[in-house]
Amino acid sequence: FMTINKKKVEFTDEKDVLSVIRKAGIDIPTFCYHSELSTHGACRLCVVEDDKGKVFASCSERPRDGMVIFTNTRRLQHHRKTIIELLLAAHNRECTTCMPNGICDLQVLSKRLGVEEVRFENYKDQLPLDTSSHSVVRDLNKCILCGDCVRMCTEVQGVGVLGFAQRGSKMMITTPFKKDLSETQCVGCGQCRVVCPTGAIVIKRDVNPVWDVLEDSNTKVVAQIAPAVRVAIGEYFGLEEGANSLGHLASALRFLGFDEVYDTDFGADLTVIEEAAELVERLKAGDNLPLFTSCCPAWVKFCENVYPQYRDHISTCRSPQQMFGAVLKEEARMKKDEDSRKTVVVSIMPCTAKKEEIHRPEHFTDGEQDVDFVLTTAEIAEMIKAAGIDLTNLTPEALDMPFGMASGAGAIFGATGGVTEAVLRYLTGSTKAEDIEAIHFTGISGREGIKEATVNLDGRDVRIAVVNGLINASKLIDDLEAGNVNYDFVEVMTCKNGCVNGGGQPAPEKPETKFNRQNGLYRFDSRAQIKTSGQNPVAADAYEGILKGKEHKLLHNEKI
Ligand code: HC0
Ligand code: SF4
Repeated sequence: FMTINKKKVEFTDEKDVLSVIRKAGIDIPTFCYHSELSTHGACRLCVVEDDKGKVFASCSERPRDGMVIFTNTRRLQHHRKTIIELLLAAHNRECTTCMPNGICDLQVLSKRLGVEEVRFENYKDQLPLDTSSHSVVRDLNKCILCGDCVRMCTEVQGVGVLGFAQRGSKMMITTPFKKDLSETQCVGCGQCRVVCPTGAIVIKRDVNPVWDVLEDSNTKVVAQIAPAVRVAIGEYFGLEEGANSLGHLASALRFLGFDEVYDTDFGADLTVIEEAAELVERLKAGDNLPLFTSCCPAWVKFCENVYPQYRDHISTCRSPQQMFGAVLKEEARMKKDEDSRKTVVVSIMPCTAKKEEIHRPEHFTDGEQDVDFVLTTAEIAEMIKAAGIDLTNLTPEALDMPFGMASGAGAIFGATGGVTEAVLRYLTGSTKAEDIEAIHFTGISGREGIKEATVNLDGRDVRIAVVNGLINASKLIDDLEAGNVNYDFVEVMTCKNGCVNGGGQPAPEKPETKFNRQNGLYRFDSRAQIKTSGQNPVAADAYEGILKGKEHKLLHNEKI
């Protein structure tokens, strides 16, 4: 037991006093504490006072039996207010035009802690923004040095392009040799943005050019919605985590002026069919095994940067977004006599790295970019709100046909293990519920960063690994190099738990949020009429029609 504000509170295995306080229902403010990152102890907002008057940071103190603490004495209130004031003094306070206006932790805490004035002068010079990346924009004038981005980039992603430099009042977070982000090994995952408590790292917005094309009567604007968006966008509108909002979103997009609305799950079905064929071929030939998945662009970039010797192991398949983009543009080319408007493809994605993927020339078809814009979940929510649409009050609408048809296997792509599960469903060929369930329980689903399974396909044991969180990809490749492990197929998703936790999603309220979204995708799959990609009749038709003779050109990487 410990005593918090004169109340007895039981604790069990909590690693720090802060966790015990929060478990007891008191929301102590913090900037630099994330239960999934290492403890930094820099922001000092979580200070508490003990019965002897000692003040200490609760995030870096282990709970002890008999401890007596107070969390909100006048002294602590004064202390926290002063910290906020000092941060505000060194901060660009253009809140009204700042992207996280309204959800910025610094802004929210200033209000909550009753900060009425800033008694200190701003002593910092204004620094230029780094807009070089397609994925995120960095604004050091809004950085409060909590270090969350540094620890995320290093501890979870193993990329390590952000770090502290200089000391005292000159301290800043920077890249190696202060290079622009686009010139570093940044993979564009946007996870630094997810943990940034202010506007110091924000999503690179593509909202304005999309408004322009929506208004242009000479363009036909077609949307594709990624799997993970449907189970997260509702959080911006007060829906419960994991609730399926696909029908609501389709309706909202039509209100915004989109001409056709489709599901990236259709592209995922094509990916399953192509990637499964590639796996079978490589298994036969014994070439370039393990086959690494190619649908996560941040992983592809990471592999190219750090493990170029494995580049040929990555599947030649384009990602579902790119396959679908190529199909939509091909359809526009084939029907240009019927509709002279220019087709613009807009992807609605949970991911900031997808913004960069569309610019990679090897994904172009005949030199033309297939997907024109990527809007993250955050950006499309912004547009829906700007238009005065209340997502929750809309009547859910169906997607357009024919490409609005997809299997449940396509939807689970958005959760770690989902791509593998979808490929195995297709390769085993069974549509029986018990067989589909058995695949789920082979070991490919679950919360671990590296999962393993062995599955028998046509008499051959196929060794599989599923990885989420890039640092785990490094661990796996190091083990491969050392000869400790051996696989035939490896799925890698950059973000922990997969796209549901992508860099363009709402910042998760709590660690469970990503699991709630993941469960939402599996509920979506359980209600889907079609369970495997091979059963998708529109995909089958496409192979006989629009894709015939052009399978490689439209669905694979040009370079290879
Ligand atoms: Fe994903 Fe995808 S599943 S990467 O996480 O493969 O972003 O949601 O759209 O392309 O389908 C993201 C999500 C996609 C793609 C699909 C894959
Ligand atoms: Fe690191 Fe990802 Fe942020 Fe780039 S986008 S700095 S890789 S966390």
